[in-house]
Amino acid sequence: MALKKTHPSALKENDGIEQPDSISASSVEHIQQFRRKQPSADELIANILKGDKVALSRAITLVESTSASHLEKANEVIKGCLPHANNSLRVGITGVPGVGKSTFIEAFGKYLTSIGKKVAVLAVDPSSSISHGSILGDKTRMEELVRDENAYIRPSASGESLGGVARKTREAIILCEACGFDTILIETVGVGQSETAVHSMVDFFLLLNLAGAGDELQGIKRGIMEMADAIVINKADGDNIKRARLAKVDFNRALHLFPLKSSGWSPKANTCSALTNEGISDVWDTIIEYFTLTKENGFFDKKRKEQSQYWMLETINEQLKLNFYNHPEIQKLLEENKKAVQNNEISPFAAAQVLLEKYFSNH
Ligand SMILES: Nc1nc2c(ncn2[C@@H]2O[C@H](COP(=O)(O)OP(=O)(O)OP(=O)(O)O)[C@@H](O)[C@H]2O)c(=O)[nH]1
Ligand SMILES: [Mg+2]
Repeated sequence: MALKKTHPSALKENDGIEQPDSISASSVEHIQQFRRKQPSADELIANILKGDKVALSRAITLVESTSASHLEKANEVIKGCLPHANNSLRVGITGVPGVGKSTFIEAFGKYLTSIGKKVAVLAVDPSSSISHGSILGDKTRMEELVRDENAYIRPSASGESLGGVARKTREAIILCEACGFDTILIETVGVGQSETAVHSMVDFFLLLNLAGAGDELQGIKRGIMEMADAIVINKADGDNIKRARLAKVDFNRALHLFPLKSSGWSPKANTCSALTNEGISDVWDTIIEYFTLTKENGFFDKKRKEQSQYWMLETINEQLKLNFYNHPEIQKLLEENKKAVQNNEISPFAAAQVLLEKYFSNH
């Protein structure tokens, strides 16, 4: 008998074989219907609040989706989760490729769950939309943390623009917090704009570094150092310990040259090894010290409020841009004007004006 191809589900293997009487066809159908059915926003919210990681993943997928119907549902889920969010410490972790961010997060995350924390790991990775490389890398490097019941790891959203990816991560933070995660670690690669985006969504910003051969301070952009609340020199193990300690002194000296932060906090440099776990718990102690200070002096809550406002404005900017550039008429006119500008037939400013006027006349 030929197999009927009516069931695309990979779970349905025995098509063509008579079902035993003990299995009711209607209940099979019912179960299949249930599996196919997407949970409603209310179901998702209820399950997220119960700490269900499957519901959390589904909601993050919704948030990451670009379809308009998903956007509406995603907004509903976020709205339902928002009152239950905010109760966490958000830590950004950056550093150049290869510094050991993923290995550090594995070690740090395991330490945190060992002291009773619930840890969610998110990533803002502007390169992931092209390579997807770091996703695979992280899954293998965070092998143990992936299996930890009190940890949740979500690879970076692949996306059109950094702004889009950052917004999705920001919303994922809310969902993770509502799901009961009290420590959110956000990894980003230290090569460009993504640190600024991550800095604006975390409470504490950690820069991982390496001890170089005398050129410790080279290659790190001043702006990133200025954003850091702590610098940790990783790979302080084996032959590298001495150099790492020297680098720590250098970095501490460099940090003192920066103006005092409005948080009242003086950033510090330390060493650690993500391989041997040496210095890992000290990083957490530093974060707690920061938390205690800034909670007391009001900076912590002030910063969060400012960040929320910032994200509102960023989202508006992002949506306006998307709406403008995705407009079919504008797209056509844009191409025409690009050529006209190239051929010196119209000035860039006049061309921009033509496009904006066209756009606004449609609204
Ligand atoms: N000796 C030593 N090696 C380390 C340590 N931490 C990480 N490594 C090694 O450094 C390499 C890079 O580590 P990753 O954790 O992948 O670095 P990453 O910063 O996440 O890299 P990207 O995701 O590519 O940006 C791996 O081979 C790690 O085993 C450490 O503390 N000591
Ligand atoms: Mg990594």
